[in-house]
Amino acid sequence: MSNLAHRGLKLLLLSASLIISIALLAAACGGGGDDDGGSGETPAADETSADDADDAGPVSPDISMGDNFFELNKFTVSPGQEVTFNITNDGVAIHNMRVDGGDGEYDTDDDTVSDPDLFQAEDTGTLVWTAPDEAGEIIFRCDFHPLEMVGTISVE
Ligand SMILES: [Cu+2]
Repeated sequence: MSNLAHRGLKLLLLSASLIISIALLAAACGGGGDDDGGSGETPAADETSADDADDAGPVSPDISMGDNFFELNKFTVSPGQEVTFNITNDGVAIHNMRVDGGDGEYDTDDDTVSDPDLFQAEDTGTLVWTAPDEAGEIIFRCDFHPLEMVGTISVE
């Protein structure tokens, strides 16, 4: 009888410790869950601000001009992004860079032209341009070699 009681007590203790273990585990998980919930909001906020920074952050790609080509003639930018092209004439001929404003035509009021608008050999300069808010493709060229020196800026 006492043996049975002892066994019963042992079982009770085992059950009790098991329940405590489960309770502790649940508490730990609950804590973790709370942490996830808290940090779940924080990364979301971080991502948003990171995306904003990507969208709004100015970029300044280098453009090397040769005879007669743009060393790099494909760029991808974000809508509304401020872009400063750092331009170098690594050729011998004169060059420049003209970005179409989006009407698909050159020599119109919406164009942006490099400063200076004529690069002698080894000249450096810039072209400061803001991408349109709508996605699309913007074309650019050298005014002195309009058929050979062309490029595309993808706004996406
Ligand atoms: Cu040119």
